[in-house]
Amino acid sequence: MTKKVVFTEKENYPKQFVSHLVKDKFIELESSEELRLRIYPITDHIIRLRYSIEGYFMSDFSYALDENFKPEMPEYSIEETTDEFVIKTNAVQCVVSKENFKITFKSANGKILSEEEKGFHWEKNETYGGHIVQNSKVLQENESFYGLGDKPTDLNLKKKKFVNWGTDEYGYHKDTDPLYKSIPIYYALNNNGAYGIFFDNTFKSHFDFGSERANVTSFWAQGGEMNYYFITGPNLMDACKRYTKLTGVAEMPPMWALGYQQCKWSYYPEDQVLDIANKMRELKIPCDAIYLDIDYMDGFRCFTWDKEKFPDPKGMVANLKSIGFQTMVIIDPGIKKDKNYSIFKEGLENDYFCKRIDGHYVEGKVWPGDCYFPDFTKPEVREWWAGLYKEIIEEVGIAGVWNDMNEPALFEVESKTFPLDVLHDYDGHQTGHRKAHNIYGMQMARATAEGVKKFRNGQRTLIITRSGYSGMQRYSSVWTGDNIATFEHLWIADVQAQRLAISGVSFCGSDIGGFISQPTPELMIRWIQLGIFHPFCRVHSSGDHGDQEPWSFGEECLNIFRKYVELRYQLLPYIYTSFYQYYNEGTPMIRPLVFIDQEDKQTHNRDNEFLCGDHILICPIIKEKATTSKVYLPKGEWYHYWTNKSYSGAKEYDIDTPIDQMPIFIKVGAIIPKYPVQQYVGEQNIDTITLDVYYKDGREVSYLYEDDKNSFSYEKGEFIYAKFDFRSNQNEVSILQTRTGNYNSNIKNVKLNCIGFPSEITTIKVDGVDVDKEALISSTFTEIIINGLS
Ligand code: MIG
Repeated sequence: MTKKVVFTEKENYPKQFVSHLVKDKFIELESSEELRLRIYPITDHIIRLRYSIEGYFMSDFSYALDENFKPEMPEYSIEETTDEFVIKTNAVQCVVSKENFKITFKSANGKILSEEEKGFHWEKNETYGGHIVQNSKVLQENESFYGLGDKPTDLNLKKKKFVNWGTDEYGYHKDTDPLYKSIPIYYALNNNGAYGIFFDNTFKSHFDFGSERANVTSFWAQGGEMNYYFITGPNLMDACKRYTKLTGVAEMPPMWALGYQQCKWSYYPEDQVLDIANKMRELKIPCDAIYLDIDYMDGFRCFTWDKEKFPDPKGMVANLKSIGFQTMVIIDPGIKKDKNYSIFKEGLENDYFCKRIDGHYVEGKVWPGDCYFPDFTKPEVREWWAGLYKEIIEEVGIAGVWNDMNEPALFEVESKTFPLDVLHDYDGHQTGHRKAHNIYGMQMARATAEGVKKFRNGQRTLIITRSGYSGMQRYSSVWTGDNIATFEHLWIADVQAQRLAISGVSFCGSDIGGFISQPTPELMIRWIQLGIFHPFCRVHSSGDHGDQEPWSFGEECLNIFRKYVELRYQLLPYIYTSFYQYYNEGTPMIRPLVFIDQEDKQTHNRDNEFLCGDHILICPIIKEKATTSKVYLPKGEWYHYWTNKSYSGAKEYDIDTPIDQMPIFIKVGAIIPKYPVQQYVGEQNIDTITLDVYYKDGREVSYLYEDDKNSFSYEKGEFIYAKFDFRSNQNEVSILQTRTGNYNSNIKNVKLNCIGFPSEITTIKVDGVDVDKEALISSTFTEIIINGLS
């Protein structure tokens, strides 16, 4: 007779406080039943909480945290009253009730940001041991919620619930959950401010924002510790930057990785790849990279070539390079079970493949047939995997790598992934798949990034991953997986990119045009109009439903497509600058309206428009046959990019949206740097950059970042970060420039393009000298005065 395992129905709660202890990094509170709570003041704005139910803590190891993040060990005070224990930094108070350990977080001035409902509680896990660790908080008045990575749903997560468990979801839809990525950070905004909660627990985790119970927000995980970071704002944007700094940012990408990219499953043989590339040049569609999907391999064996389709990979890559194309290849985690395949043999001999609890290998079907899977959570395995890239990078000249199927995805099993009894090294903290599942893909991308970088001879690379966990952004860019060619998915792409960006992963994009099924010309146009404002900009399709190259949809589509890709190339210095701001300050490259102006309630539920970088507002057209669209402009003044007409914000407008116009608005006072159109990054030796100067009655600051676009010398200070300070005083406009860094830029001149000025430009003075209106101005100017009085 088998007995059914029943989870205990009883929830357990902390008991009465008994004592406390102050250690180097934390304050530990003990309850009457062995429970311990460690409170770590990490910075003034970040407090970490960890609970141990039975008196001992698990080893303190996290894949999410950036090793470059140094806790500030801020000054803090401890106050004990009869009922409470209060830990105060300069920015936040953590109040613990002595009766039941319930926590209230308050701002420095004592306003409640978050208070607990049941607080920390747990259930025993009879099947696996350990506990289901849970936390529930009171849903505050007027509270809205944001974050959680790639969830394909409304930007505000209120009244919804979610699961984090990386899943291969071919053809997902609105509200499909979970998808490929697991990013357990959410932000809340209420009457008293904004904060973030980063629940750093890699087990299957759950979040509920008033769905099961209207007044309760809760999060829980199937194992591990209740371990989370409370991150105060007071703005959403600040909380987001702090989370991003905690879990890390991407390195600067090579500038070509911000160019347009063309992909399909699959381009082959070699001649077709070259034809596509040549046609881009012939039709003058700027493009920097072309992709090889799984069919380039010999029977889907990673790191091999199908000799018939690709007889001379090195020659092909060189040919592509000669016309300005970088070649990218896909690499999956499944290693074909084939005794004659050297990589399989090496993996076997060195014990690199994942095993199940009884010692058998985990075997799963993917493209190559039966496969074994490297345990990327083991340092030695990552090093081996990194080394495998030597030939394709160093010899063949591949520029970057695309990691797919790394949830890990398996065919033909209901769970779509490994059985839960698979063991993982977890960097020396041996564990099972329940804990390692969500970080498997990220560790694969990490090994890939380390390998590719090693063989690039000092040049930067581009890595893309489908799956990942918080912190993945340190190793890789991401795309949003197998979407569909529908207008609904265009909206999904829009919200996913915004959500990923605020979840630390700015370098993201969707399969432009849709992976599954074929877009109409109209959809293709609307999608590229949005796609050029996503940091990762690639057309990809499954290839089952017809072609998806820019010329596959007729002349009108081609021309509009070209126009937008050209705009992307003109804006590269702007986009590159916003990448630098992400790299340097953790600022998301694309920003939902509520992250720009949370005081304006209109922004709390808007998810269509977003800001790209500091100054460009994008309003994607996500409805079919829309000849006009409702656009909400946040407060301030804005210029319509296509007409230069000005609009006042904090207001909704009906904007005309003929097929060749997606509404784009530029913030007044902005100085937008533009390149001339190139067919690929580096095609021209650009010595002059245009500055579009948008008049404002007042002051505004803009930036321009430059470096050599390809090496790591920027890490040693070889860059220029220019700040342009725009001020106007009636007719007179001044632009002051201050430059930091030391890079000997190729850009010697700037050319001004003045927009929206109240009167004709009559005089321009550069560093005290009158110049002609059309004159090129030295890029190192310190002061430009336009229409000065004297
Ligand atoms: O089972 O490599 O999401 O972008 O083209 C499908 C083939 C495997 C899924 C990826 C998609 C890619 C495809 N891959």
